[in-house]
Amino acid sequence: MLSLANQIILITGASSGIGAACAQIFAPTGAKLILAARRWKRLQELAENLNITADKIHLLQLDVCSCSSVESAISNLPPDWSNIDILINNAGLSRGLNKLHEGDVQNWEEMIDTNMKGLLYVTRHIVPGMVARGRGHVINLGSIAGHQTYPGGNVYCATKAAVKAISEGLKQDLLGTPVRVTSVDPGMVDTEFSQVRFHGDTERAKKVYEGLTPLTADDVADVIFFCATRPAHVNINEVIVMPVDQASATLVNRRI
Ligand code: NDP
Ligand code: 8X3
Repeated sequence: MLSLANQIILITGASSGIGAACAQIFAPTGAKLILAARRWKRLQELAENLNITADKIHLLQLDVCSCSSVESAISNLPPDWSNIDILINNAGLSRGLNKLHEGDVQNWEEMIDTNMKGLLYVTRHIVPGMVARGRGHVINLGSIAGHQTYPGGNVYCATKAAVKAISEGLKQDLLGTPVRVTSVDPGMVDTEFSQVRFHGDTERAKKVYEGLTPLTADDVADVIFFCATRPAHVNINEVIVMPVDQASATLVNRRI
């Protein structure tokens, strides 16, 4: 297993769900964690609960949708934090579950700007350093939604299909370098994801997971940890991870 001691890991969307669970699973390894998200207070609360020393954690208030903010945040990292070894492109969201012809354009833009363009901006600013240093690993959060489209999923599914293509393309473009690329593609995970999708409608969000046992954020972080700790010559290209109660994007087993 690859040692992560003193490796610099940047996690986007670390303020919640899968990103926060990644911070928790990587913290005891001795890695240096850069935790990025828009909600500063949430990042601070997470940092306080990680039980690691201040020299192992750096918080970054960052909106990945802003190319100039991404560029400035990455180029202004303190020198002993700038050589990022592992990038976990996790920041992402869904907005709405409407038919395409009844969809809200602002929702579409938010998903495209975050899940596609945000991931691209962060990747563009970090991977050149990985290539120059001859080491690195990019782990993207895709989704079962990138493999199978479901009713009302239209634009969210398109953004995750784009993540799949971007991961494949990046792997091809990095051939001949030691930099690794992985896409971790979960099915249903019980996080704030559905609350965000339904703009804070908690009751509707709860119904998504009613009568079934979804994945937890820790389950997904565990898979990400596995991918990150394989020997340096091993590249896990893609992992689809589903709850036992889910067979496809639309086929779930509800005990109700
Ligand atoms: P959460 O809503 O719990 O977490 C999403 C994270 O993304 C938050 O930390 C949020 O932080 C961050 N984020 C959103 N927009 C931005 C932005 N513009 N800039 C920076 N950070 C941002 O959801 P999950 O943990 O479930 O989602 C994590 C990833 O996993 C997403 O890419 C999602 O698409 C993917 N996924 C989720 C599944 C699920 O069922 N939950 C299944 C498959 C994939 P903040 O608001 O503070 O900026
Ligand atoms: C999240 C999984 O199926 O709810 O990417 O869209 S799904």
